[in-house]
Formats: sequence, C-alpha cells, structure tokens
Amino acid sequence: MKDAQPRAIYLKDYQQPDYWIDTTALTFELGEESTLVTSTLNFHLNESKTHDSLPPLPLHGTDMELVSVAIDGEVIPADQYQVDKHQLMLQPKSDAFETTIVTRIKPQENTSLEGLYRSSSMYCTQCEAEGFRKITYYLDRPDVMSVFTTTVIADKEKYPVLLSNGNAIKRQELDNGRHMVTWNDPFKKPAYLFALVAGNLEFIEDSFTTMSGREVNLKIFTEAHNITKCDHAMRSLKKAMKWDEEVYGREYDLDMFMIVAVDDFNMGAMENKGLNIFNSSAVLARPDTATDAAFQRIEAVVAHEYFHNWSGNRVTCRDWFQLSLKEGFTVFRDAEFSADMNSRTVKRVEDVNLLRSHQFVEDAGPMAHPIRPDSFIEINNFYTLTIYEKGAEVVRMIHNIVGKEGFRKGSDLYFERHDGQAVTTENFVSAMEDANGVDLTQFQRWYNQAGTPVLDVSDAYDEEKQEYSLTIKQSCPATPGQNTKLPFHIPVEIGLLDGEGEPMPVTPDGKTTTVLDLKDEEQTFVFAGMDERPLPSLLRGFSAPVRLNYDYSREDLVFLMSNDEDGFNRWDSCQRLAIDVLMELVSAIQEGKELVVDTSLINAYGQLLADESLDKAMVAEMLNLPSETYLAEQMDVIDVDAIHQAREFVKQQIAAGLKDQLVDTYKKLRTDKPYQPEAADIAERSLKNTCMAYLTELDDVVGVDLAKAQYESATNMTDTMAAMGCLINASHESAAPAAKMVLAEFAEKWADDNNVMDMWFSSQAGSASTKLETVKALMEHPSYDKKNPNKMRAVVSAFCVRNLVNFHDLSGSGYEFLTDEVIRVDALNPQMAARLINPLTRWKRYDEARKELMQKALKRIQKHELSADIFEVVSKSLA
Ligand code: B3K
Ligand code: ZN
Repeated sequence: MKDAQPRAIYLKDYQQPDYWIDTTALTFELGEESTLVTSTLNFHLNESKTHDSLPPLPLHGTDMELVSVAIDGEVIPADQYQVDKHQLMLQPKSDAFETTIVTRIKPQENTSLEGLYRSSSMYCTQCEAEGFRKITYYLDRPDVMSVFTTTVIADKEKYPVLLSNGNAIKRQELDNGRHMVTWNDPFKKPAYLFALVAGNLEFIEDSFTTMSGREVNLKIFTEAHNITKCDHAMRSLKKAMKWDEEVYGREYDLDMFMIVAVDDFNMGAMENKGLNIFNSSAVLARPDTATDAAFQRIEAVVAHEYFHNWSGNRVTCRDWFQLSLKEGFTVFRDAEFSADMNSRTVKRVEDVNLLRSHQFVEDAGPMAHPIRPDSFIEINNFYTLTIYEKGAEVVRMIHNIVGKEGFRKGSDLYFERHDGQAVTTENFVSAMEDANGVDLTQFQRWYNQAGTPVLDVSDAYDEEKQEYSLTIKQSCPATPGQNTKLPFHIPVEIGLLDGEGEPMPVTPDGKTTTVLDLKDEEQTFVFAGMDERPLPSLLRGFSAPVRLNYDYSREDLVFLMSNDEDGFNRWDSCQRLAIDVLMELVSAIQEGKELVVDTSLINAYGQLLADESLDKAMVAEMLNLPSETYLAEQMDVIDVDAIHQAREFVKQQIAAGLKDQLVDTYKKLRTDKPYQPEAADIAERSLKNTCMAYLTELDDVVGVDLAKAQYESATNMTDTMAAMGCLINASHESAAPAAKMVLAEFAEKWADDNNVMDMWFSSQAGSASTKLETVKALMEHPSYDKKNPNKMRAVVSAFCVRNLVNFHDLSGSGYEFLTDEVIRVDALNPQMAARLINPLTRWKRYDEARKELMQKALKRIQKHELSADIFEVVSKSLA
C-alpha cells in the first residue's frame, strides 16, 4: 500500500463542516510545465454548531505543491499551519475571514483523469466526486456550496478558447501572447461541479427560448476535425430542454449552456454547471461514423447531464452516501425522456436487460451495497449500476405508487423546498409523501437494504367459489454486512388472461391491470368472479427490481407471448421460454446427452417473423436470445463453455429452421432510404440485422454473402458495423477470409477516427471467435492507446466481460492478462483499474479450478502498492 491502509467512512458519522465558504475566486495560470492556481476563499463560522473556541480548519488537498497561504491578506509562516499528503490545517483567528492560497499543479502529468488534466491538445477538469482537491486546498464536500468566479490565463495561440462555469464577464489581452477570461457562476455550487476547459476548439452554436421567454445560447465545442459530428447532440439538447419544461416545469437558469467533447474521460459525461464535459463517444455522431445505438446513447447522455441542472445541481447531495438522490432520479428522468422520444417498450426492455444481466450480479457479489450505502472506502467505486439503475427503479416505483400527476406534485415540492440546498434521499421521499399524503416508511427500506428480492408466486383456483388467488412470498438473500432483511414494500403489477387470451377484469371497477401492494413476507390476493382459471401475467412492465419465480409451462409462455396486453411481458415471456430451452441444453451438454432444441421456441420465433403487424423493434428484441451473461446468472455454478455451446447451437437451429423467413424478412427490410436515427427506421435496421446475424450462423454462403454485400453497400455505420460484426462472429471457416478483408479495409479507412476505431477494437475483442493472442495484438495496433479509457473499455473490458469463453479459459491466461492490466492501470488511473477488475470479483460463482485461479489473480494484485480504489475492491472480494 502507498500509505496506511485506507479506512472506511460512515454515513452515521456525518457532521456539518465547522465553516462555510461564501465565495470562491480562482485564478489559473496555465503553463507548459505547470499551472499556478490562486484561490481566494471567504469563510464564515457555521453558527448552527456549538463551539467553545474557534475550531481548526482542515482543507482537503492532494498531489500538489503548496506555494503560499495568507489569511486576511497576511502571509502565514510555515510553522503556523500543517500540511500533509491529504490536507492543509489552518487555525482561524476570527469567525469570518479570507484565505488566499497559491498551489502549483502539473496537469500534464495527471494520468488519473481527475482534477485538472490534459486530453490531447487541451486542458480539462473532472472534479466529481473528489477531484477538486487535486486543484487547490478546499472544503471538497458537496454540502459546502459557494459562488465561483474563475479567471483563466493562457497562451492565446495554443488556447484561444478558455471556458469555465457560468457567464464570461471579462476578457483581456495580456503580455507574452497570453490572454485572460473571467467567468462568474451566480449559482452557489459544490466544488465537484466546477469545470475549466482551455484549448484550440471549434464550436457549433444554436439557441433555445425558455418557457419564460429567455434566450439561451447553446454551444458544443470540439477539436476541429470533429466539428461535423455535433449536430445530433445539439438536437438532443434542445429536445431535452423542452421536455424538462413540459414534463417537470424545469427551466434552464443561465444565459449559456456549453458542452465540450474530450477524448480522455473516465466515464460518459459530467454535469458541471453550465459547462458539461463529455467523453467524445457520448457527443460525436454522423450517420457514417456512429451506429443507431450510439445516436440513442448520445441523446440519452446529453439529456441526462442536462437534467442534472435541477436534479443534482440546483438541488444537490448533502454527502456522497446520497449519490443516488441525484443519479437514480436523473436516470429515471432520462429513461422517461428516451421513452417519449423513441419506443417506450423497447427502452424498458433495454433497461431491464441491463439491470438483470449486470446489476443483479453486482447485488449478489462482494461489492453489493444499498442504493444509499452506509459506508465506503473510495467513493469512486460507488458509481455503480446499483446507485444508477436500481436507484432509478426505486424512483420509478415511487412514480407508479403516487401516479404521474402525484409524482409531478412531489417533484415540484422537492425542487421548491430544497432549491440551493444539499439534501438527502429522505428529503426526496418526504417531498413525495407530503405532496401526496402517502406513507412511504416501509418503502424506504429500498434505500437501506442491498440485494435483489426474490418473489415466489403460486396460485389456486376455486371453481365452486369462482375465486382465483395469488400467493406471493418475498425473500432477499444476505449481502455483505446485512444477513437478514425486513420485508420490502413491492408494487407487483399484474393482469389475468382467460383461455382465449382476453384480459379479465381484476378490479371491482373492471380494470384489466392492477398493482398488488406486497408488504408482508407472504400475502395472498384473491380475485372474485372468475368463471374460469386464468393465466397470470406477473410483474408487468417490470414494476419492481426483483426476480420472480412462477411455474409457467412452455405453452403458457407461448400463449403470453402472443396474447399479453403488456408489451414488456410479451418480451419477458419470450425470454423465459428461451432461457428454459437454453438451460435444458446446458444440462444436456453437461451430461453428454444428445442436443435437441424444443421446436416450440423455433415455431414461436417463426410466428414473430410472420406477423407483420408487430413492432419491428420488439420483434428484434424478442428474437435476441438472452446474453451469455444473463444465462450465467441462472446457474449456481457458471459453466461458460456449456452456455456458449448451447447458445450457438440454438442460434444455428433457429437459422436452419427459419432460413427462408429470415432471408425474406432481411430482403424486405433492405432499403436505400437516407439514414435517419428515428425510431421506425432504427426498428427496421435492427430487425434486418438480427436476421442477418442468424443467417451468418449457418455453414453456407447465404449469410456470409449477405453480410459482405451489406458491408460493401452500406450507407451508414449501423449497417456497416452489423455486417462486420456478423463476419467476425461467424464461427465457420467460410466467413474467415471475408472477415479478415473487411477488418483490414475498415481499419485503413477509419484509422484517424478514435471513436470509430473503438468499435473496430471492441467488436473483435468481445467476440468468442477472438483468442487472447489476438487481443494482445490489438493492444499493439497503432490506433490503440494504453492510457485512454475508451480504448481500455473497447479491448480489455470487451474481452473480459463479453468474450466469456476465452476470458475464462481454463489455462488461466485470461485472468493473468487482466491481472497484469489492473496492476499497470492502477498506477496511472485508479478509477479505471477499479472498473477493469470487476470480472475477477465474481470468482465465487465458478467451478473449483477457476475459483482458485481467479482468487490467485486477486491475491497477486493485493501484493502490489495499491490505490484506495483497488484496495477496496480486492479486499472486499477476498473477504
Ligand atoms: N456525475 C457524473 C459521474 C461522475 C463520476 C465520478 N467518478 C456523470 C453522471 O452521472 O451524470
Ligand atoms: Zn448522472
């Protein structure tokens, strides 16, 4: 370890700071060698705390050189303050005072991508969660909110664009070819929302008139070679601004809103006040460079960051245990936005897929935590699917409990009550309760208890009484530090179908769908007036983030697939059927039995293809077999080889059984319409490319020829990538030469486009047909960059997360590879290392041989000098 073992901090220890900061004035002198930061802070004593005498003032600060400290204009000699690796301790002499602190930092050498750093030719910042303390000494905690004024001084030729939060209030030419711009942000904010950008950037510009008639100037900045790829992000921003006014009554509050695209970024984007900084992969798109998925992701991320202006910035978090207050709520908001802009059911299916394949795994693993954790060692490890996606599910449940109008009343009250404050998840729930007169006391357990609840459902029909009853039992597995759980309040939306597939009334007033409020460990719900035994449609719309067991027969599932009025459950029934068939094959493989695919699955798929009245995007979703990751989730001891083999076998059988229909559908959907990233067109491309993927599974030239032809004639990146992906994935020999040719041609054409090359890398690294040696060779490719997070995600994570058979190779070579990478990256960028290591933390789920190898890998990492990030993950995984 670098220092003493990092220690956990606890929510129960939260205390307000002894001092508040009213104003923060910063001056940055950006130099080629180092940057000088001068901060002038106005403090006052926190009167709500009792003090015998003036308490000391510890300021956070790390990785910087302290040049000088002054209080109220007087320089303090070094023996009157203490400074160490993590803080600067001052002793105030009055209850209101001004500090002036000068520090020197080296952004050029900052590879952690936290604080102020360089990305290609520019300077940029990332301060959430605790990056501001790498810039200057400060009370770097979200409950300390202050008004910021920022002056940036830099060489004018190299850095003509100098940006910070708020409005530019002064510009000036200086000596030696330098210039200076001063920005002021009138809204009080915590330091994690501070941003600075300096570079030779171009921009596109637009404007938005808010609901009260104010004109807001919108700008998207990027390096010159990417300027033609910003239009989609701009359109998305304007849609998001309008939607937030219409749906939440939220208006933008500054005269200017800016987005900057940077290539080196640890996550997707950051909601800094008025100056969002984005991973270039979440902004840049042109039909020839980005897929439908990228277009949709950009729309969602732009909206997400914009929505934070209210849910996160105007009302922020009291401490980092409250992270889901802003993230869960904002993910819910962006999901609803995307649902309104595109297809609601498809969006729901995508989100539930992500949750079930990845968040459920997290919730069952060594890092499991409630959406409001009660302790952590390194907060960066808690930007998780649990905080974000499960957090959004919890907000969605509240939305469904109080209804759409009730939710709006609740959010209005929340924003009005807490504008300008740093608050807790309880404050959010209270606003919802107070605005609606509901009691969410038991519901709050969702915030404090980790783990995915399990519902076991059984039913009975009493013909004489004409009564149908559903008995639901809930339980929740133990998670680290929480052995037993209290019952959750779980809203279970259901419907009942009669023998003809018609919906039956389930409420006294004749509604065909209803929500059962499950609050006890076991509850029975009785439905009267049932003249036949119904088939239940359970957990409609995935009304709660739980696993649900009910003993459906395959016939039941096929029946629900075509008759359920709930679109989400039609998809889910199809998934359940596919899982059932696939898991039967997994057992057959393990027992060395002959493999036979149940024709009910193939027939059901055939019907989906035949029914032209269905939404094409949904058909594509239904034809997509559950991922290997999700299938792994279904097994007590994961058998990656059997899963892969079973899934490949089913794909081939489907392709063989439905070949003509697949070719037909493919041909019908081929078009030369100009590309539009609109729902209907996306749906058509998605179904067409799904058909092609099946056809390339067949050991004949039909699919390969289609894919080659599509690659050659494609007019957009969606079709190009789909064709290339099919050729890479095809396991049979006839596809190999075409795949090789296409990969070479693609790499030559797109060598200079980082984001496009990321797709080239990841489609190979994530494919089961790519062996570890090839992955290592990819990392020597001239377009690879060993320090760039997008490249690491495209190669290392794609291999370890998606290419399961090769990563889990019994030789242990995949684990060795990841171990080496984690150790290498941890020394540069701990946040990234802690993301990469994730697949190793799941070792308990594998067979003895793999368990041992994975544990050995974790122990090898543990022997190194580690960041707090990796220390926490490794020690919790081995505990
Ligand atoms: N709030 C940022 C995430 C910051 C992550 C810091 N490790 C992006 C977002 O959720 O909008
Ligand atoms: Zn967010």
